[in-house]
Amino acid sequence: MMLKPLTTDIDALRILDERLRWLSAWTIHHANHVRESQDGLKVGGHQASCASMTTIMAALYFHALGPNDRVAVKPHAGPVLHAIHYLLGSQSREALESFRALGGAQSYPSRTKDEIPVDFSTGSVGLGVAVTLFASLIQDYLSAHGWVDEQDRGRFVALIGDAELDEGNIYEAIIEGAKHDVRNLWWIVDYNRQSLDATSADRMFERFDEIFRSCGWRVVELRYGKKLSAALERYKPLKEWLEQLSNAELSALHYQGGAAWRARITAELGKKGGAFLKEHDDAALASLFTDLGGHCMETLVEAFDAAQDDVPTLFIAWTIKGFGLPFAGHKDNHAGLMNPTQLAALRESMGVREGHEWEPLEGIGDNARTGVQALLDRSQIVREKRDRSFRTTAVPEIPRPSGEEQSTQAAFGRILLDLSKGGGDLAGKIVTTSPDVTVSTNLGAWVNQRGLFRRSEMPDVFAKAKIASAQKWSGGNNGQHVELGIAESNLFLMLAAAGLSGDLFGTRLFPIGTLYDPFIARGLDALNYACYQDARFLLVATPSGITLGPEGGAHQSINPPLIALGQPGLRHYEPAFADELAVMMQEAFRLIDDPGGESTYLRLSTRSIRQVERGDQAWRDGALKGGYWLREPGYGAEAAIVAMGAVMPEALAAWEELREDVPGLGLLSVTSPDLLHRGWTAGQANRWQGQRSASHVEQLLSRLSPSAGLVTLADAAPASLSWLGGVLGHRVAPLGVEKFGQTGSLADLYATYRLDGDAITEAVAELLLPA
Ligand SMILES: Cc1ncc(C[n+]2csc(CCOP(=O)(O)OP(=O)(O)O)c2C)c(N)n1
Ligand SMILES: [Mg+2]
Repeated sequence: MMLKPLTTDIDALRILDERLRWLSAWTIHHANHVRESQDGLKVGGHQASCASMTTIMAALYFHALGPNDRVAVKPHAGPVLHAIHYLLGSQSREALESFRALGGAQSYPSRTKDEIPVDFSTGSVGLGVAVTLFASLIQDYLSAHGWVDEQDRGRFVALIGDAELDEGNIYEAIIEGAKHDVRNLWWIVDYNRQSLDATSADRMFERFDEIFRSCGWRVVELRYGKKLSAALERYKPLKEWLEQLSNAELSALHYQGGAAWRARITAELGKKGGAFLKEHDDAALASLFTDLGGHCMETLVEAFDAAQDDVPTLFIAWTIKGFGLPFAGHKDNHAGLMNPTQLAALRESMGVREGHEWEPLEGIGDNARTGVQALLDRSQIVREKRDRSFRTTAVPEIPRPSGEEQSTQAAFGRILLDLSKGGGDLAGKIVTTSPDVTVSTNLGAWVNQRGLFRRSEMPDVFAKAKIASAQKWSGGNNGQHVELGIAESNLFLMLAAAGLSGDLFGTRLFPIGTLYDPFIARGLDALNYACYQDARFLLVATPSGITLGPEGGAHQSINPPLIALGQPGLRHYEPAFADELAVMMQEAFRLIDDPGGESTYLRLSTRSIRQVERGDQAWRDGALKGGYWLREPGYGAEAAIVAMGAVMPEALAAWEELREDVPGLGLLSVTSPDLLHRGWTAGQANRWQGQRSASHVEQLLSRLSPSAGLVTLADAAPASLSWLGGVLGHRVAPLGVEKFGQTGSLADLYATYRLDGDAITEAVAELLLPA
């Protein structure tokens, strides 16, 4: 490939590299040693992980990045990103002075909490890497649908710690990426061969390259800088010797410095090293051997300039963890902090005057300043936070699908089909995706209508051959369903990327992902990651519970409602009836497009149940708030059945049977334990601030006698509902599922797990016995 001539001022970039190294180290030092500590806790920070990356980040941000490029920064290099924005004028000194303090610059780059534009939050290693791949896919999707113009397209960059390469989610992502021919990715590995605990295993050397290459990536290894490379060309035995050293030996030598290099070379190369050693004093030796690719500005700039096509590229940039700092190369340096004496020495070596530590261009001579300032002025990265894109699409009224008996899963498919047939803005902005369970979660009819998204046309071979099939799926540029392989982590990363489309690209999509409820746990951290950065989507989990009957076994789910109860940014709804589902989906779409909204998790079932007659529409409001009285209790009633989702027929039947014997018996339909709980705690917090308002759950339960008993019933962990007793002090008999794995008919399973009418009757009777 032709190299572009170097147009950048390499010296100015080197100065910026040093500024980043100083400012990131100083920001961390200030938080730990200068700022007053209120609690005596170590504040922490990662000076070594920052120093390892400053050359790479200087080359990237001040030379290579274009205005549309988006970057996920290795979490522990967060302070370098802040330093970059500080130099560009888009980060305040106050935020740096309160690094890791409330309201200050965050420890790890955060989309939602940092003042600077952060394209992707990072923290849980590996996920920030893979999400860039799905963001690139979403960019392709938006381009294909005419929502992103050619000149607005960008590249997606991930800055990766080498130990992140152990995260399996990275490989799941590149396999999926290869299937979709994903492009415009640069993943840059800070290959310092150290993790948190130790130096990394030598055996993986060159294996990572092979894995990426086989997924269609170009791999560019930047092992040596210009100077070291030239020296090794001249002294071949030295090169051979150097390359057989283990990661641990190399790190130790970098830590020990010039005299140690000399001693080792003398001992192991003898005469063959003599001429080389004569030419270099100890200081020169130490400096030469640290001239690795990731610390050599020219090498980096050339490599970035040479990779201007759209082939996904992995750069493996060799570095030293803690480069330029006193603990460079030490295996324990991950959380290492310089002491004040060491920091002062670094400050002096960088020409920074005491008391002037925060001055952005401190220590840069007049001659160099012009070049540095020019680079800062020319930097193409976005300096201010972009506005988020909300309230873009009108959400129409979603009618209840007709049918006296239906399951919530079937109703979900019908609602999407009707939306598709009806056309309109919302239907056009929906993008669906599923990890190989499109058919079994009932998305098939939608896909028949809207097609698969493919970068190039893909005919439906079976349809062409006139082979009968309910699924008529062809693929093309305007398809609206993205097929994924069975890797649930990818589903959530896809939802994260699609759910940020409004923020990243200015066009809000309405992403819907489907999977089986138990397999949420497979991608839980990725789901948490999506919610953490406020991606907006609708997650539909079906089938769920033990209600899937004979399928049973490891497909049963118990605890997802508890997961949802503890997951910020995700609202759980669990409908029993199709009309509830319709209002919940309408609400979920509204929440995706609302600045104060969130994502929604719908827990659905394949159990077909008789729908209820509604006298009025009053239930709608309650269903959206988390619950409503499906059968009103008498005022001051002594008992109520509280049920959620697919087991509602058992609750209704028991209510019918018991209502004569238990005067005023009520039946509370819970549609969201999550919302009821949130309302409860929020109401309490409001009261502490002097505002009197009873939460929805308190209003519902206050209809009962204070001494009333509740029988709670869910096809889920009983703790999903049993906490309701704590709201007003009611006694509770919790029914639910605590073990899974049994196959059987629904009746057998409900009897075995005590979710049936007998169990409810016995529980009510026990609660009514005099204490
Ligand atoms: C999923 C996850 N597991 C564990 C951690 C804790 N952790 C933070 S950094 C780190 C090691 C990082 O090493 P590397 O990626 O090589 O980064 P660098 O050497 O550049 O600091 C670990 C284990 C984490 N942040 N996320
Ligand atoms: Mg490392």
